[in-house]
Amino acid sequence: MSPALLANGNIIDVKPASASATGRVASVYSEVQTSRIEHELPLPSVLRSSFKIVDGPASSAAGNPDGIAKLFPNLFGQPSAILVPSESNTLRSDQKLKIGVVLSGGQAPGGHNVISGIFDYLQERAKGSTLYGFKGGPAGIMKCKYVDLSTDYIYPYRNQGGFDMICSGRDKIETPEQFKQAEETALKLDLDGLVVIGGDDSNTNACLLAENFRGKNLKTRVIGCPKTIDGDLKCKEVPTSFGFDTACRIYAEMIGNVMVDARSTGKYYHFVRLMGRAASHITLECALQTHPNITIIGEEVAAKKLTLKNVTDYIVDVICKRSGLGFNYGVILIPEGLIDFIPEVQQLIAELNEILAHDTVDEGGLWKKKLANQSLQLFEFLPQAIQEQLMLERDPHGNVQVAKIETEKMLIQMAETELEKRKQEGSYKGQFRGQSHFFGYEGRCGLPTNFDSSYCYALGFAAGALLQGGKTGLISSVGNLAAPVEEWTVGGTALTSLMDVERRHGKFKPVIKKAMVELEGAPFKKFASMRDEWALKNCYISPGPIQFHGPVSNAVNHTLLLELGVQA
Ligand code: FBP
Repeated sequence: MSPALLANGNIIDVKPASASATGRVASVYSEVQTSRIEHELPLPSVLRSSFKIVDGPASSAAGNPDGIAKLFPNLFGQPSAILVPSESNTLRSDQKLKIGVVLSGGQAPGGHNVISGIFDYLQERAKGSTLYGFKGGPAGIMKCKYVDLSTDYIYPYRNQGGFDMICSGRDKIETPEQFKQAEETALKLDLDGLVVIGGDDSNTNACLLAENFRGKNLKTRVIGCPKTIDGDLKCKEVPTSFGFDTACRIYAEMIGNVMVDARSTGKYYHFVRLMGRAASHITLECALQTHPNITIIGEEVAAKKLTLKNVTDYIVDVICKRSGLGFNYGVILIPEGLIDFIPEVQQLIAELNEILAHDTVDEGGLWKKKLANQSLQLFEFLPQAIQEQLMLERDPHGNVQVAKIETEKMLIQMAETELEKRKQEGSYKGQFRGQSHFFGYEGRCGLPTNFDSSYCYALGFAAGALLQGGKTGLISSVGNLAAPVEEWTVGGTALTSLMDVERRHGKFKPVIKKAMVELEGAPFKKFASMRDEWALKNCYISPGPIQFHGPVSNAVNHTLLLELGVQA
């Protein structure tokens, strides 16, 4: 077994001195897992030698700059930063830092590598530093529950999926008491810095913490890291969130498999709902990788103000045309967040959110009187299972838990009813059998692709460098991702520059503006130019499992390449 990972041109010894006392035991790993621990991670060249941190111009906000300036008086307007090679290192290497790290929100492949990256950076550039891993997400910060991360502790998690090294959670640090608890932890551990690895909500939280610490003159600085399989935390400086690449590849493999199943049996329509709470990036990427017969993109549904009936009719029209060609089978991709994109359902959800935030929902159904007429009609029209799923408790950030709403089953039911009607009218003579699938949790903890492994490791190094450079309120940013890793750029982007103001839990709150699928963007345009052909001809592609070696092992997803203008 190789004893080392290459970084900064030096050998970093990642092997434990003794067997790991943590949850994972590398000695029982499969051959693939073991080979992944050995996988040597390349680093951007700027991280391999001396560098300095250079500030960019002053920043603004993604929306409502006046509101964001008021909410972040200490951070608003601060510049982004970039690492550039320099003759000598301008950061003090004799400084022993105390850094905390937390995983926040849903799992995404590569999280362990961000932690390994921070750890290795400190080992290499600030010897004698300490890295604390807060356990179970932000609650670990508030309760001061942590583990001292060591070479031994981290070893079995290198290049492995999951978040189980320190686990995650969806708690939010938002009340004055919770901020106080976070402050107490920062003071107790004498923290120089904290890295929050999370999605849009968690990075909003990171920014609030940074603002609060700075406002209180605490030395603890806070750096965010862009994590989410959903792919909706991105901007020019942060081209993608980690985990998206791996999750899409896992789903695309499974979609490719059900495509072959559909073609083989000739009798099933596989309705596949794909994770992605709000944006439809995962669905779009999987469509580009596999060429399904029908793909619904939530953002398009919203832009065209389609109703549930319109979406059903679109699906049924394709099913009827395909039946006329002799194909009574097919594959349909549906984004998890679809329901939230349909304007009439959006209105219903907004009304339900207000009711759930302020009223008690009585069993007799009197609460329904608070719904507007149109929303009440829609609610009564939905299958009971969907009604119940819409009423489920919101997540701690006030979001409907769309992962629990079985839109694929609802669409099968609606398609069946419409096809039956068309059969009666004589316009459809085929057979329809729907199979429902939800590909969600399966994709969140897989072994990270080579891309996610390297990207996360670089994000971790960047976070370490920014903290050592005294930066706060930035999100670790690694760019030029279409180029070989050596040419990637490394820096940090002002978190306030990603912020807007939104209504949550009935109140106006700062949030990082989600990056939705852009209908004028290259990925959607490419899909739109091909979908009619995919609908009627069977152009299915089976990408197969993730490759760690060989010609396609370093391939980057279509969305990223198209957005970077590299792929046509
Ligand atoms: P993050 O935004 O925290 O990365 O989570 C994304 C996600 O995986 C969504 O795709 C999904 O809707 C949600 O988490 C599921 O949440 P939970 O893990 O709480 O069931």
